Amino acid sequence: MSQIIGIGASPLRKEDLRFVSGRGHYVADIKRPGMTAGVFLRSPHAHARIKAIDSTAAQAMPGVLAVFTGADLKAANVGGLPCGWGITGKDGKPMKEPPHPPLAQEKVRHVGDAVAFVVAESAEQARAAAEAIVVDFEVLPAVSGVLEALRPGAPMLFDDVPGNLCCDWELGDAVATKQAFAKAAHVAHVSLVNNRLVGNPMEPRAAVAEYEPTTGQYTLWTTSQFPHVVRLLMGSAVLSIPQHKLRVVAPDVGGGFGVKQFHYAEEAVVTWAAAKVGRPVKWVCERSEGFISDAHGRDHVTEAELALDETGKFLGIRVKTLANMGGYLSTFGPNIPTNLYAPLLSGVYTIPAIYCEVKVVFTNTVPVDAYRGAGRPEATFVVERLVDVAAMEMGIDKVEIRRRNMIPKEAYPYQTPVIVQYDSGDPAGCLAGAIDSADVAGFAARKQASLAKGKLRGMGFSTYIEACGLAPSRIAGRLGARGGLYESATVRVHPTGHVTVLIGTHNHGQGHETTFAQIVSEKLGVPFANVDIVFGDTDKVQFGMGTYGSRSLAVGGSALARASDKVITKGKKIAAHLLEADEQDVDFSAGVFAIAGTDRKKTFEEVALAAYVPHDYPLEILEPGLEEQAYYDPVNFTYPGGAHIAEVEIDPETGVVSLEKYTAVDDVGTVINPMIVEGQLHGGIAQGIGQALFENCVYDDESGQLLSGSFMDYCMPRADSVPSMKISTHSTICTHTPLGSKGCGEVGTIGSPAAVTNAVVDALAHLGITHIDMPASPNRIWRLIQNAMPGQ
Ligand code: MCN
Repeated sequence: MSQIIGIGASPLRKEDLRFVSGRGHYVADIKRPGMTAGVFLRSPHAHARIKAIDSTAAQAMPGVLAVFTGADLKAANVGGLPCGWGITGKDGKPMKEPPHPPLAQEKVRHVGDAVAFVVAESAEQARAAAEAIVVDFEVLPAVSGVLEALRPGAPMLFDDVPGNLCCDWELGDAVATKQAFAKAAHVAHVSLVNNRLVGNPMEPRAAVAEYEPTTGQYTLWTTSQFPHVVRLLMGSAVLSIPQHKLRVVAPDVGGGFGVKQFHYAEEAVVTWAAAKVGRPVKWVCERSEGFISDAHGRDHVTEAELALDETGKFLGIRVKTLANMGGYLSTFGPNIPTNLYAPLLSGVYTIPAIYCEVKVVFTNTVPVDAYRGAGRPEATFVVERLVDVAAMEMGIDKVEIRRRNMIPKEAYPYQTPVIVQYDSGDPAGCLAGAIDSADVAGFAARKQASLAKGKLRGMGFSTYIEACGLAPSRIAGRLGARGGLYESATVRVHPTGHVTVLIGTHNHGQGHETTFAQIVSEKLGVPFANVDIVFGDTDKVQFGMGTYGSRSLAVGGSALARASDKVITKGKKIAAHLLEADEQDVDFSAGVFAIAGTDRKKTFEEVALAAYVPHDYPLEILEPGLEEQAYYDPVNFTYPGGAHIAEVEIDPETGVVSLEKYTAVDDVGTVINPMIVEGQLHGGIAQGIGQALFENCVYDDESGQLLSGSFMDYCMPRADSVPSMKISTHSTICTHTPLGSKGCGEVGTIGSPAAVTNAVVDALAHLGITHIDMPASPNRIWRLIQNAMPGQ
């Protein structure tokens, strides 16, 4: 591959060679001299006071080196885990942020809360010792649902958080929305639950830490999507380790889906313990342990209304959401159901008035934070369910009602009533493409064919928009968040013209080693094979905010494009010197610096060599070397959008859903690598199908036990649950990113839950059914059918 492979090409992924040949290097693969193993003892209770912990027997067991509890961490002044990005309530006051000790002190607040950490020579010895620790718990009443947690008299998780209310938050114009509803000809209403999900990346979380006493240097290898932020939060807030003495490395990471974008207690405890024990410590999460200690996603209870005039034009939307935060605030937790949710309630529609209230609530469950899509699938689900209900109730065709209210292509940039301004988009174009590709015209015949087999067939539409590329500091500030999220890139050109990129994003499945190399190959005109991408190591990469919120291309890629431009600018200076010309006369294209209108030129490689072997440089204007760095703080989010159409067939005898067809047309701006974008969409849609039809995190109301804590009870979508999909793009160019790209990493999870649920409801609509909560399991569907047709 000694050629330029630039933007728009689909080379095979560079990183796959090491993965398919078994040479990926994950945290669990790390071996350090003298390494020990750590195991956490976790609470079996959802809510309990810790009266005493007796670890005498455990400490005396074979191979055991230490047993640590919350009291030890407290005595050592270890701090609590910070919630990295806070929110501000209606009253202008900051949210309640109660302490979150890495090992529980005094109380446990969810099943799985870590109580003690055992370090031993082997994991088996540590596990046996953990079982020998005697914890005297005084079990307290627990509460797992948001409605119950807000009721007067509900068990209180924190003494200084009355009513378990972390924050009462709002966005939009309450008065204008009330007025809009007052003049409505029709109001559509939905009560819905956005089901709690567990991320379940293929590689469970893990951490290895070591400490070098002679230099005071700590190293933590962790399964993280943002190693620099872990260094910042853990080093400054939890363990008080100076940043230059803490190296955080996130090597190959086997999927994250949001779950690995938080600073977790285990990272801090393992790092602290390594110094205490004086030997490296490794902890690898078990799958069942992950179910009760990885942050969960979603979990909203929502009442929503859409006001329409007599022609079906939208006048206003009003939403009340209760968002479950679990037992503590995770790093981004309260931001997800607020700042990432409410600003998307305009969808792709012109809705003059919007008002959203969110109560952010503590319960005795695992902390909730971002999971692929994070707030945006929840918003899309609310809007797209409301639109379908309104269409059904008003007798308007579901496509027609969408078309009537869509923001026209010419109306961009479009300012919504909820802060965000969409820069570009063509929702009607995406919908038209999807209708064509899904053969909507042939649906009636397919429905008849299904009926002839005794099956019910339904088709569901979802048109969506996403705000991604987190996060412009200007907008984050207006939303009351603590800060925005820029990104950085260094382009290091070696004397031979080979290029190493150091970037602050983290590749854990998204193909950055390929797509970022394509960007450099295109910009600098260097062979694709000559570009390597380095990430995930705080000692190598300057700084970075990591990967989540589909930000890597829109923010990291923009920093990379800018750093590449700086390299070209410097290269022109060098070429001008070498060619004895004026810098302004030097053009750069496809790897060649040339003087316009002449045959005088220098290749990129010649300029790179000259940068490091300078000859007679005018040093006052030209430093040797060819390495440039750029930081990029986006001016706006990017707004991918699209239209998804799902077609289901339901067996009324059993309630089993078969997803027959899935069509997606998405607008992700300039596409760097079509194959990777398709793969991202594929994976995202599969996860959305999982939420819509299969996955559900169920807690026992009384005991707060997680009832779906293993793959026996938590139903993941499998290959045979997902049809062959028709995926294509219909791009409008982002007006503010240097490459014109928008994110694509989450769009699949955003469009699909509503499309699939709307299809299920469509199949059941003749029975008077207007809504079903996710997951639309056979049991739920069967019950709805039975209730609609008693005795059948
Ligand atoms: N891309 C492109 N053209 C575009 C947009 C993106 O070629 N117009 C490419 C990018 O260059 C990158 C990939 O598509 O290689 C995804 O880019 P982007 O949308 O910037 O998303 P991120 O790289 O920031 O990835 C984050 C996103 C999120 S938030 C979750 S969650 C998620 C996801 O990506 N988790 C994943 N995709 C995942 N894929 C895998 N395999 N594993 C995960 O854990």
